[in-house]
Amino acid sequence: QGIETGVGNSRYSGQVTIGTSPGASGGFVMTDPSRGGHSTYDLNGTTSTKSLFTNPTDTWGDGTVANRQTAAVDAAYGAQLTWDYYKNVHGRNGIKDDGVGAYTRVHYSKNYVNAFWDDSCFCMTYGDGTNNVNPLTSIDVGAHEMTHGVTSATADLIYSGESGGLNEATSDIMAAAIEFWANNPEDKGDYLVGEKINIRGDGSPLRYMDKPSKDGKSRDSWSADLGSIDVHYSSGPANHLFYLLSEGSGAKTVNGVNYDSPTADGLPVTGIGREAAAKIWYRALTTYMTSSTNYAAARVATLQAAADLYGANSVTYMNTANAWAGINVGP
Ligand code: ASN
Ligand code: ZN
Repeated sequence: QGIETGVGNSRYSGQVTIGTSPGASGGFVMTDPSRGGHSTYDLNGTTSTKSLFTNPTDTWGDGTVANRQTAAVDAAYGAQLTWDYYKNVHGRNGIKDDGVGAYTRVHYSKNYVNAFWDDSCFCMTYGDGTNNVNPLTSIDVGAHEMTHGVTSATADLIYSGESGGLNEATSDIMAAAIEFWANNPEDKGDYLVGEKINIRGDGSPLRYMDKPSKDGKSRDSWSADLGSIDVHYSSGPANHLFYLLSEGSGAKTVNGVNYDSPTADGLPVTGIGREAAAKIWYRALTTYMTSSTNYAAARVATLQAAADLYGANSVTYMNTANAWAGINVGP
C-alpha cells in the first residue's frame, strides 16, 4: 500500500486520501511518490497544455465540479486504487511491472464525453462529459483506462476483431474487480460499467456484465460474426463470462444491485467467486494470451490458468469450462 498524505473531496467516491507530495516552492503537488511518481495534471479545457495540480494546503477539491481539483481527486484516486490492486492482489508493480507510474490528465477539451489510455504518452485522459458537469473520472472508468496499459504491456491484444473485444473486456473485468476490492462506501462494487458518470443522461450505466445486451448493442454470447462489430460490443460475451464465473447464472443481488444472468445453452453455471475469477483472468492475460488471441483461445488460456492455480481436476476448473459454455464457447 502507498502512503497517502492528502485529503481529497471527490465527486463520486466521497472523501478519500490521496498520495501527494510537498511542492518545490511550498504547498503541495498531486504527485504520488509511493506509486511510481504518478502525477495528475490539469488540461483546463485544452487538449495538450497541461499543468500539475498544486495547492497551498493538502486538502483538495470540494466534491463539486465547479472546483477544478475535484475531478483530479477522483482520477488520482482511481489510479491509486488500480495501482494498489495490481500490487496487492496480483503482485504486479505498476503497469509494466517495473515500478514506474503513468500520469493522468483531466479536463480534456470541452464537453468531451470519453476517457482514454494512450501508450505513446503512457498516460490516461478524462473529459468532463456533457456540459462539462459529468467528468468521466469514476473508479471503474479509471481502472478500465489504466488496465488498457496493463494489457498493452502483457498480452497486447490487437484492438480489433475478437482480440479487440477481449482487450475491452479485460478493462471492464479488471475495473469491476478493482471496484469490488476498493469497497468504497460511495461506490461499492458492481458488475456495471460507468454507473456513476450518467453518460446517457438517464442514470443508466454504460455497460452491463450480467446481461450485456441490456445496453441494446453488446452481445451476450459468442457467434461467428463477433469479430466484425465494435470492440465495446464484442467485449460483451467475455464480460458475461466473468459475471457467470464469479457469481453463477440466474438471479442474484450483490451490494444492492439486482442481476439476472442467462446462459447461451440454458444450463446453469456455478460461480467460483470474483477473486478467483479475477486471478484466473489475470493469469490468462499475463501468461497465456497473445496479441491475436480470440475467444476460443481465451477459453484455453483461462483453463490453463485455472489448472495452474487450482488444479486440472478441481471444481473451479470445471466451473470455468461451464461458464465458457454459458457464452457459447466450447471445446
Ligand atoms: N473510453 C474508450 C475505451 O477505453 C476509448 C476508446 O474507445 N478506446 O475503450
Ligand atoms: Zn476501453
